[in-house]
This record gives sequence, C-alpha cells and structure tokens, in this order.
Amino acid sequence: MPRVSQSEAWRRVRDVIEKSDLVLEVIDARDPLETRNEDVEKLARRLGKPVIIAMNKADLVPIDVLREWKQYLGRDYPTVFLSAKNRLGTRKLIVAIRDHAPRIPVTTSVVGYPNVGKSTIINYLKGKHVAETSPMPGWTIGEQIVRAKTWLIVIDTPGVVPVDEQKDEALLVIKGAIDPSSIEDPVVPALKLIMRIKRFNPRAFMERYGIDSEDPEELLNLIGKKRGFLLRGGKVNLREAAASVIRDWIMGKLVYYYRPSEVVSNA
Ligand SMILES: Nc1nc2c(ncn2[C@@H]2O[C@H](COP(=O)(O)OP(=O)(O)OP(=O)(O)O)[C@@H](O)[C@H]2O)c(=O)[nH]1
Ligand SMILES: [Mg+2]
Repeated sequence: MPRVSQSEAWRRVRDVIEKSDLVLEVIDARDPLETRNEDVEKLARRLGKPVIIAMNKADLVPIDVLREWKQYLGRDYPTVFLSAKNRLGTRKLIVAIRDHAPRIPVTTSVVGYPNVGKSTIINYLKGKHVAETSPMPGWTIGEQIVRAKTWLIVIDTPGVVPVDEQKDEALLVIKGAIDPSSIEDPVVPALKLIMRIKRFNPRAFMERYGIDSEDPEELLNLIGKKRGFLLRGGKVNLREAAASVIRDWIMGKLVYYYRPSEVVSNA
C-alpha cells in the first residue's frame, strides 16, 4: 500500500491547499471520471481556492476525445490537457495557471489521486528533475515546495483517495491508485479491471498479448500461460498473472479511454 497512510496524506493535502492560492487538480486522461477527486474539489471550495483541472497522460488518448473532455469538465473548472512525460501541452498549463492566479507570484498546490503524474508535472514546470516519480502508486510521501519560475511556486503532495473508496481494492485497481504487490488477492480486482478494459477497448488484450477470450478468467489463464506464470504441476499462477495485468495497466501498456457521451447522459 502507499508508503504513507491515507489519513496522513489527507492531512498534508489539506495543509498544502490551505497555504496555496490556486489548486491544480491532476487527473488521468484515460479515465477522467474515475480519477477526478470530488473530495479534493470539495476541500478547495471549502477553503475558497480556485481550481484548475490538468488532464495528464494525454499521449495515451486521441486528441478529439481530449477535446470533448476539456469541454465537458470545463463547465465546472478551467481544464487543460497535457502529457507531462512527453512535454506536450505544457505551455497551455502555464498560461492557465497565470490566467487564473489570484495573485502573482502564485503558490499552486498539485493534488489528486496517486500515480496521475503530479510529480512529473512539477518536474516539467521546474525544467529539471526535482520531484521523485515512479510507476508505483503512492510514491510521494511528503509535500515538496519548488520555485518553478520567478512568479510560480508549486507544491507536490502525496496522492489521496476519497475515504469511502479506500477499502475498495478493485476500484483502486481500476483507478491505478494501488500498488498490486500490496493486494492480498489481486485476482478479483484484476478480473474487474479486465472487464472494464474490454468494455472500452475490445482489442486491448489482443494488441498487448496477442491473445483474447470473452471470459475474463479464461483470459487471465491464457495470459499466465503465455507469460510463463506456472505453479509446480503446470497450473497457471493466477495471482501472478493478475498482478502482471494490473502492472501493465498502471504502466500504460494496456490502454483504454472513453468519451463523456459514452458514460454521462448530459455530456
Ligand atoms: N504515459 C504517460 N505517463 C506519465 C505521464 N506523466 C507521468 N507519467 C507516468 O506516471 C507514473 C506516475 O507519475 P508520478 O509523477 O510519479 O505520479 P504522482 O501523481 O506523483 O504519483 P504519487 O506520488 O504516487 O501520488 C510514472 O511512471 C510516470 O512516468 C504522461 O504524461 N504520460
Ligand atoms: Mg508523486
């Protein structure tokens, strides 16, 4: 599980939002609804801080889909999309921060679910590697204050999960918010993840592994066999297969995305 407890992470996020002028909420462009953190937004509203949504990992989603989300989310908060990793779209982020800053210099907190790319964004804004990043969710432990530009201070924070989701491992897996090695039994969460991936990208498994099946459990078996995850006696080690599927999802090797019109009626 994350290297810092969620109650501690929330305490830090609350402190950091309190001392910032602007909140940058980072979400994952592949799954904007599941990685939008309503509790973070509520907290920002309660503390009277303006919010900008940054849809990161845009390199994994087609541009027309990104534009639809920008328009949809833009009804609530100014929204930009970017790929911090590939350094694309980041100029628009800087412009958005400057345009919505209540004062200059501005202190901006960077908040959101684990693993959405908060620390990678901090590094981009600074122009060098100052914040530790990792494919493992829950990497950042404490806050980190970085003067990114003469007029911009950014504060990195640990990823936070709303309280009512913290025990739902399958949901956290879908959100890419949990380290698979910390899950006691990853099989059920992996089966749910497989169903969600197939719903939005029926070709995902064929593209990644060259195999597929209508039945998620059989698919997991086939993946385990193909990757050589076998128990003594030759049966497939389903747990290992499940953890590997979850890891591939976290690493962006299994891809899906969807449009607002596919999931919300008022899009
Ligand atoms: N494809 C893609 N991957 C990205 C992008 N930005 C970050 N990542 C990857 O996502 C993973 C998580 O990035 P971090 O910056 O550590 O995420 P974080 O939000 O700080 O995570 P925590 O500290 O665990 O809450 C890393 O493997 C990054 O390389 C992006 O724009 N595109
Ligand atoms: Mg981080």
